[in-house]
Amino acid sequence: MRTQVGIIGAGPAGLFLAQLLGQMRIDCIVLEGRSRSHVETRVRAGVLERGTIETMQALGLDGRLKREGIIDHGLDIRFRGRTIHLDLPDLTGKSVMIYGQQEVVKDLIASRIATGLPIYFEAQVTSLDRLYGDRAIMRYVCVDREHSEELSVECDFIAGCDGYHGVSRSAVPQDAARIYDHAYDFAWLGILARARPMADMTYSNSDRGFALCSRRSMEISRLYLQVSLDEGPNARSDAHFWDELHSRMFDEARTEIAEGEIFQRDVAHLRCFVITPMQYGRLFLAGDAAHIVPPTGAKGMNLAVADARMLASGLFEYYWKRSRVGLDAYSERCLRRVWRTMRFSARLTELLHKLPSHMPVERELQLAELEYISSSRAAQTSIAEQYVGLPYEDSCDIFRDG
Ligand code: RFL
Ligand code: PHB
Repeated sequence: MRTQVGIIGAGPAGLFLAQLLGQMRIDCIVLEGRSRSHVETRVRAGVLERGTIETMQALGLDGRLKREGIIDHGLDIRFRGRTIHLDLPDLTGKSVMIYGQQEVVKDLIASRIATGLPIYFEAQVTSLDRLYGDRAIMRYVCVDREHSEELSVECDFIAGCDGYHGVSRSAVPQDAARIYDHAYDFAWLGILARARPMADMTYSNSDRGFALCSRRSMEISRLYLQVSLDEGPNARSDAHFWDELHSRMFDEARTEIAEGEIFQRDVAHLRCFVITPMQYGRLFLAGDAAHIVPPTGAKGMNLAVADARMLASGLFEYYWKRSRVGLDAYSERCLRRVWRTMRFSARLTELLHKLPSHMPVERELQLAELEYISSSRAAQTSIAEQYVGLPYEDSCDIFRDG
């Protein structure tokens, strides 16, 4: 097989890129290692920032989003039993939307399949070759066949959109990249429950640790507790989960948080990770393959979309304007947003969690910072404008010219 752009991975980065390239009449093939049902049901992100919503609109993929997504105008931060309410439209003129990542993925896959453009599931990329040759090669196997031989695709460029555990990053030699990596010494236990959610997204900093109340619909709550690194998803009983959540949310009277059947549990470890540059020869890394931000602030998927837009913009210039400028600047341009977003997510993580390494003085400083935020519109605006999303730096004619 032969294509212009080989895309590894059908997560948000790979699927948005494929959709954008389709609009620009640039050929691409998507290879996804897992089954379609697996990628469509994986529970991950839930908050779409303004730019992600606009990207879906521009691609004509916002039909279900408009019907089923929840517009979120507010963000609450609790501490010492008080609530700081950030009114997003008042502070920024914008809002965000709640719509599960798996719903975004379903919409993108359905559209790709409806257009008849190539996307292969259970096609696991095993290695990349000739990244500095005149054509790059993606080698893959079909995982549903017992003794399948290795197949290959010849590409002008490869987009490594295969997440943190993918293969593309390891194709970059160690001496060609710099890696920044910090793992936090706590985790998030996330659950889905059939329970009426709180009215606003609510983050809480309590003496017992961090908690977060989010939602997926008017009937489904998405709830998180900070837990120790060694806690498994099923370690605590449902009753213990609810007790802890009420307590960390300062809802001891149990009047605010509705309980319900818990039907999904997962544990996520938090890290800050960046590989720079995000390109090596004909390979371009996008999304979690290139960077991981801690989930506080809900930025990972949104960053993946920003990378996809930047890469599509560079490829558009390459194929339709005969310019390599956008491709050559891809890493530098993406990393500006990545580091600013990392800073926001890391600061919010440090502000809201109880760190095992905290000295008493650090805890007091954390509370003093929250007191300051509660009394300063400037500080609230700063958080709100980062939460709704930074403006994009890619070429804004990307949709019209394609
Ligand atoms: P993905 O989604 O991991 O997709 C990568 C795809 O590549 C496939 N793959 C391969 N395919 C072929 N051959 C191989 N060798 C392959 N190796 C891997 C995988 O099967 C997979 O389908 O990466 P992508 O596209 O970069 O998207 C990143 C986002 O998924 C991630 O950043 C977010 O989920 C992070 N995140 C959040 N982001 C937000 O923007 N808003 C949120 O509210 C939010 N909440 C979260 C989150 C992540 C969380 N966890 C699980 C850490 C909440 C949590 C708890
Ligand atoms: C979610 O709804 O899953 C969510 C919300 C806010 C975050 C992280 C995750 O900061």
